[in-house]
Amino acid sequence: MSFNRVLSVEADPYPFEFEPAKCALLIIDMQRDFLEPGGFGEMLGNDVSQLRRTIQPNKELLAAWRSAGLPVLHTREGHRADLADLPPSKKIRGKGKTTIGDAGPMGRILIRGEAGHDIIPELYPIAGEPVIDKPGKGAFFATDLHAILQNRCITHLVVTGVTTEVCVNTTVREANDRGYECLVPADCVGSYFPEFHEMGLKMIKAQAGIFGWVSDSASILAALG
Ligand code: TIU
Repeated sequence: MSFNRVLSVEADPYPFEFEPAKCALLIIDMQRDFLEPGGFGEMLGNDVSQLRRTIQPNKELLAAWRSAGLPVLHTREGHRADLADLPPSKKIRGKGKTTIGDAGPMGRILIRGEAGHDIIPELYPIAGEPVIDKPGKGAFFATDLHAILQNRCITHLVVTGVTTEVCVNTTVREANDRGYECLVPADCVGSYFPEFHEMGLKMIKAQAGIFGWVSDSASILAALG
């Protein structure tokens, strides 16, 4: 593949065009505690199958991205072991019995270094793929993501992961305000709530692409060739 050739992906509201070398795959928070049966997400009563359907399409997209030699980045939502970066509001919101930093089914909940905080084995990062540890929902807040992308001359992002209306949407909005063009493949993002997933995608592509584009992994794979 010529890295400077412009590729075109069938997408809503119109085709998404990008130069491969300037387009990163940004995989949001595919962490064990959000996706695995027995993790924190399921402990809260969520249906993890809604998120697990994204694993296979993400695997295929990640494999294609890697074999084309294109940039990949991963994020993880979580906090310092001493909780110094955890806003008190985030700690107490919901009045749950078990909250961030407490002992959970796979170690301390959303604490860096704990088993549940790590990325699922199916999509585990390899050498050369930056992992962005983020304390918030958006991947740009209090992280070095923007600097890393700028240093690599990246202008376009394919954003996948979980959850559609929370960390994916927040990240796409943050990226849009920083001048990035974002494409979201619908089958590679998921929510515990199908109606929020659907609306989260509609919000991105509404008003002629107010925040970006929506497509699917098959269309992106077809464009990569
Ligand atoms: N990664 C992410 O979306 N974090 C969340 O807390 N999502 C929920 O939907 N709760």
